[in-house]
Amino acid sequence: MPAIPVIALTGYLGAGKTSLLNHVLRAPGARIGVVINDFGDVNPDVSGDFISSGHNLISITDGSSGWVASDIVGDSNAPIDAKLDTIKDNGGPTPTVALLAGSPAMNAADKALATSPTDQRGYARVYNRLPDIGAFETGSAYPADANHDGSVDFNDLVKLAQNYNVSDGTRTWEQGDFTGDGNVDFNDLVILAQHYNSSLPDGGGGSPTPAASPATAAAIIASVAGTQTTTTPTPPAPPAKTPPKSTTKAKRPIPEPPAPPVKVAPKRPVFSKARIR
Ligand SMILES: [Ca+2]
Ligand SMILES: [Ca+2]
Ligand SMILES: [Ca+2]
Repeated sequence: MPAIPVIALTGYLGAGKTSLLNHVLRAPGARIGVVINDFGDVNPDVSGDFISSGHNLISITDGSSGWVASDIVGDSNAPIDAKLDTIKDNGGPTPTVALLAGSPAMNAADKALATSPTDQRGYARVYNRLPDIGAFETGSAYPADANHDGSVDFNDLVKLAQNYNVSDGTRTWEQGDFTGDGNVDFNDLVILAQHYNSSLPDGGGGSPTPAASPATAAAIIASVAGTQTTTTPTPPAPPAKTPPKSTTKAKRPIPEPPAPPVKVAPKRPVFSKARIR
């Protein structure tokens, strides 16, 4: 009996097996037999009807329905590659899966639904204006850590003070916009004050430090914004004449702000009463 040539056509769902097979079967004069032995889930990612709130990423939606415009969806012919790294230590208390360069999950989540201030690692939930889909916020840092060095201290306060009350919608995290709205204002200052003199427990390998006490936070806010409320923040106060007594890094005054007009003079001298540790 003569040998019969056999070609095994294999691959994961969505690899293009069906397209190739259809092409072969339609070839003029084709005289071949096909033995099919598929196994595995028919609809591997989702199945059934869904009520979607949007901002989901699903590689293959075969066998499902209900997706909306903000969902990122593919099918078996054109699956979505989420571009995920392997699970590993990316900082924070637990292993996480980072997004690789070009991942469609970046900045694709709904900011209104990002109710947690941090991602799974303890880094800020919103970085680069919008949150990412998943438990890992790409490029993010410990809340109010403007210079990404793992702790919040005088250097971060200086970054914020230099941009305080600049509401042009283009400010970055590194310039003190910790809320992701493009502006540096009282809301960003509050975040910094709440985290002043603290760091992520395993962020830099050192001992964890406590966050600022309420008195310290209040002193920082008063130093930069006076005693105004969130509705009427004042520009930054002029540079302090003397640095805080207990802060080893506070050896230079806060630089002059970008010069918004001073409507109300701060009632308290800059840093003269701040007890920054
Ligand atoms: Ca983001
Ligand atoms: Ca820092
Ligand atoms: Ca902001």
